[in-house]
Parts: sequence; structure tokens; C-alpha cells
Amino acid sequence: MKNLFYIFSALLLLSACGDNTKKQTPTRKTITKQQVAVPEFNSDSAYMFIEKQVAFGPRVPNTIEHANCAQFIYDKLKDYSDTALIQNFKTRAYNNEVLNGKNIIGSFNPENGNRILLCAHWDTRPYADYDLDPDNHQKPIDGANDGGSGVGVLLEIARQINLSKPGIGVDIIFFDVEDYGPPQELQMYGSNFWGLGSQYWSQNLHDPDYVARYGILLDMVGATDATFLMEGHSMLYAAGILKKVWTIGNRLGYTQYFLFDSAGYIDDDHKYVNEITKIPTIDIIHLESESSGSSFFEHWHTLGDTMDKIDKETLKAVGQTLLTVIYEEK
Ligand code: AHN
Ligand code: ZN
Repeated sequence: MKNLFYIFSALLLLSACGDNTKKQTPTRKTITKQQVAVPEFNSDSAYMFIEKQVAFGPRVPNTIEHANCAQFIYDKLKDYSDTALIQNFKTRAYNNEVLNGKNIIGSFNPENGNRILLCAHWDTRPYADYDLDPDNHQKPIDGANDGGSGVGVLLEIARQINLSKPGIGVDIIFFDVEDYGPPQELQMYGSNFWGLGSQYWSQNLHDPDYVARYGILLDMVGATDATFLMEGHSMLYAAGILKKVWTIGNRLGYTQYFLFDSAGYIDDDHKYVNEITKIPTIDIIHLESESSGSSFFEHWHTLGDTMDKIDKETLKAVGQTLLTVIYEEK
């Protein structure tokens, strides 16, 4: 064994002496500086995670379909993360109904103090109140894009993180009861009846010492030719994060998706995370530019928000951009 060591050392010395130009190469430093390669986001896998959710039926709080889908999402997150939990809560809707909510949380590299938060809502809207046919306004939606897509992308990211550990800590939170806001006909109830799960989590952190450097919310990230504009609250609270994510998306070639155009203020889950927890959080949300401002994707809150509207190229653009953000983060 010792002889082998001497032979090896002699060889090393010889090679070092033999090439004067390479003498300065700091071999050890190169090894320690090496970053984990960015994994390939698999959009077929993300698509399947959306199909699975939609197959349960509409995921409306206080229904069996909602409970069954919660179990599915929790089981997947438990498989892929280091620790997973369900934060159960009760909340009151605009109509005084008491809703049983479940925020589903998975943590990766829990020992690492350098963390980022990724989130999406997993419940679906009980009313298709923007459907062209008024007969459908009381019917619940499939929510393939609005609900399903953000969860699908994040479950695939969870699967990738499990396969190859990034240099930072990551927490994934699936917020419940985002979409139980008052129907179009009752808008006078105001906007604070949206995002009830994220409001609950922000006021009752699953870990009282929880901190993250920043957060990224996904909402409606699966439709064909989706455009992600610079949403108002994201720019107000986390402009630097938004610019970093958009720049990476553009560098990867997803220039048609990540547009540097300003949009209005959306009362989405990130608003509450920003205002209550102070974690600077952006919203990657599909918004269309219009002369009068910006609007949601075409099938928003209609019975048309179905699986056939989901496009793997859009899932790939969002998923690969997020994986790059995660694995390039220091
Ligand atoms: C409001 O329209 C007040 N909030 C939209 C947030 C949302 C609903 N995202 C998806 N569904
Ligand atoms: Zn919605």
C-alpha cells in the first residue's frame, strides 16, 4: 500500500515538473468551486402531475375530491422531500361558510439556513363565474391551469431536487383556499376573501422561526403561449427577484414567455406573503397585455379551464427557468 502511495506521488511530481505552464493550476480550488449541474425539467412528468389532479375532479374545499387530492399531493411531496407536513386550518369564507383547509408543505435540505420558498395554490374555484354561459356560473371548474399547473411544475421540481441536491435549502408550499373568493355578482365583499390559505400560513408559520431569502409563486403557468408580465405587487415588494428570474428565463431562450412589460396589481397569495411575512415574493402569473391594462388567461374561471389547454412547452419554460434559478443560487 505504502509503495503504491510513493509511486503515485512520484508520478504526480513528474507530471507537475513536466509541464511548467500548468504549474499554477489550483486543482483543489476548482473542485470545491464546482456547482451542481442544473437538471433537465421533464415536462411529461409535470403534465402527468396535472392530469392526476384533474382526474380527482374539482378540488373544492369541504368535498371528497379535495380531500383525496390533498392525500395525493402530500404523498408525492413526502416521497421527494426531507420533511413533509400538512397544516390543517379552518377559515371563514365571504358567505360565512367554515372551510377546512390544508396547506401542504415540503422541505429540502432543512439544515441549510440559506433558503428560498416556492409556492402555488392547489384548490380550485367552486364557481365558473366568468363562463360565457350563465347556467354554468354555479358549477365548479376543472382548474387544469388555475390550480393544477403550478402544483404540477412544483412537484416535478421536487422530484428533480430529490434526484440531485442543490446548494441551497428549498421549501415548497401548496396553499389551500386561494380561489374561494366572492363570485362576480358579489364583488362588494372586497378582495380579502381570496388567498385564505396563504393568509393563514403567513399568520401561523408552520415553523415559528421560518425564514426564506425570497419566494416565487406560480399561478396559471400551463396554457399555450402564456405570457408572464411584471405584476404590480411583485415589482413593489421584490423587483430585484423578478428581474433575476426574468433575465434567466430570457437567457435560456424563453423570450416569448417572460416579458418585461408592466401589469396591474393582482391580489394573489404572494400579496399576503409579502405584506404579512415580509419575505419578498414574486408571482409568475399568466397575464395578457391589453390596451385597458392586463387580463387573466382566456379560460380563467370558466368550465373551459381543462386539460387540453395545458401545453408542455409552457411547463418546460417555467420549470427549466426555476430549476436554473435554484441550482445557480449561492
Ligand atoms: C382576484 O381576482 C382578486 N385574485 C385573483 C387571484 C387568482 C384567482 N388567481 C387564480 N385564481
Ligand atoms: Zn382562480
